[in-house]
Amino acid sequence: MTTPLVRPSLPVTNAAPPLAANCKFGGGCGEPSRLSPEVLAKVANHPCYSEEAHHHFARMHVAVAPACNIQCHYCNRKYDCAAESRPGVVSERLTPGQALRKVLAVAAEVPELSVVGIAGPGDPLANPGPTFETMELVRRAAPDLRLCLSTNGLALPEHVERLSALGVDHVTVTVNMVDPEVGERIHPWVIWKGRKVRGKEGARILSERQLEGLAELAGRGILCKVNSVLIPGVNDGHLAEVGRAVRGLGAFVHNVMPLISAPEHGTHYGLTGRRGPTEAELAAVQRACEGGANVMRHCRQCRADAVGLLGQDRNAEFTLARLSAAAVPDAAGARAAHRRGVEKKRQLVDAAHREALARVETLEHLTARVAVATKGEGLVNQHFGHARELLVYDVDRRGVRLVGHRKVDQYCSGGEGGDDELEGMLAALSDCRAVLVAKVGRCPRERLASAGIEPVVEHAFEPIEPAVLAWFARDAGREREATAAHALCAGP
Ligand code: CLF
Ligand code: SF4
Repeated sequence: MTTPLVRPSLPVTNAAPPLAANCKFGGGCGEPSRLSPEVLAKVANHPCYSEEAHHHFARMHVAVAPACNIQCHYCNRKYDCAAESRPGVVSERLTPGQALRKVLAVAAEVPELSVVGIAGPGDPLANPGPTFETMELVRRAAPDLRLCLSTNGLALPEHVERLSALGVDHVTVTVNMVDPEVGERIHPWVIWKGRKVRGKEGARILSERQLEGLAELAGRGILCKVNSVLIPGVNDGHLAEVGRAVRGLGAFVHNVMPLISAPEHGTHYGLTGRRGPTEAELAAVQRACEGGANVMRHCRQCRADAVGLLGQDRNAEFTLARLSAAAVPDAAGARAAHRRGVEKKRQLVDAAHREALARVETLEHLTARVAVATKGEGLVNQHFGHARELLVYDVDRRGVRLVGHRKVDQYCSGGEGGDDELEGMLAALSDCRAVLVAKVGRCPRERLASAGIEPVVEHAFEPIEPAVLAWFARDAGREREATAAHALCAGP
């Protein structure tokens, strides 16, 4: 796979933004956006470039690009397993015509769809024929869908002009290093001018082409994301330098993703025991990369054939066997209605968010970490027992910031709760003070409370950020009351 990822010196403006244009990338800061209206328009409905948008908009990948022109030690494209969920893995490869049928079938069922991406299972630009044919077909049939591409960057410079002409305004480049000495430990070879170039020389060529490609994208106003795979012991101490370099070339967002590595994947790293980072290691490197480009924390490391909201994968509903032989008519009207509905909700949430922030502005020196169960729309709307992932946020007087997501096994199935699943959820929540949910059963409620995690249902179906801020204000009030009561009991 080519990890889908950021880009150029984005114009920054101090002009007053419209109401719904608050900082959508970081989410929860309540600050007016510093982005220009042109950039805001590009990120507003893209689930990967805007953290807020990922609650409302879906992406789909079409797997039309089987070949690759480099080797990464974390990739094995021969291994093709539907039970897998990691980039580069697909269930079926498509021709451009099949890809168009699939896009239209998904678009008819999923009005949240806003982006069609090509992210593998090889490198899209090592397969320029099917990649460009697919994008041209989709552009003609459904012009409101944004086109997105993720590449290792080796063939990027010679394709920038064509991407620009096609109106592709989001390109991800996977940049794991800017130092060939680090690079040769990640990429053992590249195919360059028809020959295999190994070691440091191959990594040098790759790095030069990646940086050249980023600069050219920036020059054409194409929004770029950079993905970096965090490989402990190889590039963990180097990614902050990568972040500075790509920001210098205009990258909009830097997505530091954990290495996924296990012997059964058959990759070099998997077979040689190279482990992925712990959550704490990933968080430390993401912090070190702040100050470069925006740091993405909501990536779900999608398969190259993923369909749906991030965190969902509805690909199994749209396999070739399930598609009708004829292309279905495009459902642009339903998508436009969805976008209008989201804009209205954003205006209401912005107002609620500002009010909630005003209620916590005096709470200096307080901070808390909380989890939220959501199934989309930016709401606290998931039953605790049905959650398969939890979003984790830090909150203080400045606002609510996403820390990341945690996968959990669904606790409740067929009305029965599983002990092992509940233990797993408690472990996933061990650093959280509260979990905001739509509903929670009596047994898990008691277990959460005895583990010191408050189950909160008072904000069911409310928008996430105002709900977290309201809980934070209430919690601070309770602490104040407890402190006052303690002082009274202690007496003079
Ligand atoms: Fe796909 Fe990538 Fe485009 Fe998004 S994914 S090509 S930018 S539409 Fe998104 Fe998936 Fe993370 Fe990629 S969550 S792996 S960052
Ligand atoms: Fe695999 Fe090629 Fe993507 Fe590397 S660039 S992860 S080798 S498909």
